[in-house]
Amino acid sequence: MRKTHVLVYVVDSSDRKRLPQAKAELHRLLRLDSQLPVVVLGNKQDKHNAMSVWELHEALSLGAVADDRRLFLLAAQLGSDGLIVSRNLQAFQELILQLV
Ligand SMILES: Nc1nc2c(ncn2[C@@H]2O[C@H](COP(=O)(O)OP(=O)(O)OP(=O)(O)O)[C@@H](O)[C@H]2O)c(=O)[nH]1
Ligand SMILES: [Mg+2]
Repeated sequence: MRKTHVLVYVVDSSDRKRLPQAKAELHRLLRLDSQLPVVVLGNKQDKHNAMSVWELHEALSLGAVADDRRLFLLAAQLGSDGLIVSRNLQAFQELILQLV
């Protein structure tokens, strides 16, 4: 991850069974670089069993991430056309650009 500017980590919010695995992998990646900004996308929010942003925060232990790391947790879902549905897709793009 030497030339990485930002980590965008996409989680399936509806796959509760594998959340512990997703959490372990995220924290493994975070240990590789203490400065790397991270954007966690809780995808598949349209599914009836999807975890909320708060549940994801808990399940991924984001409270344990160091205070000085730039960390964002956003809800996301794909539209039927395969594009990310966001009330403010432009704001997301600007966030990513500000982090790099
Ligand atoms: N409903 C919904 N489907 C999505 C969303 N984002 C991606 N998908 C669909 O999810 C599928 C891929 O999901 P994955 O979790 O990678 O695949 P999977 O079939 O669950 O397989 P494994 O997780 O590897 O066991 C594709 O068909 C995508 O179109 C979303 O926000 N909402
Ligand atoms: Mg899956």
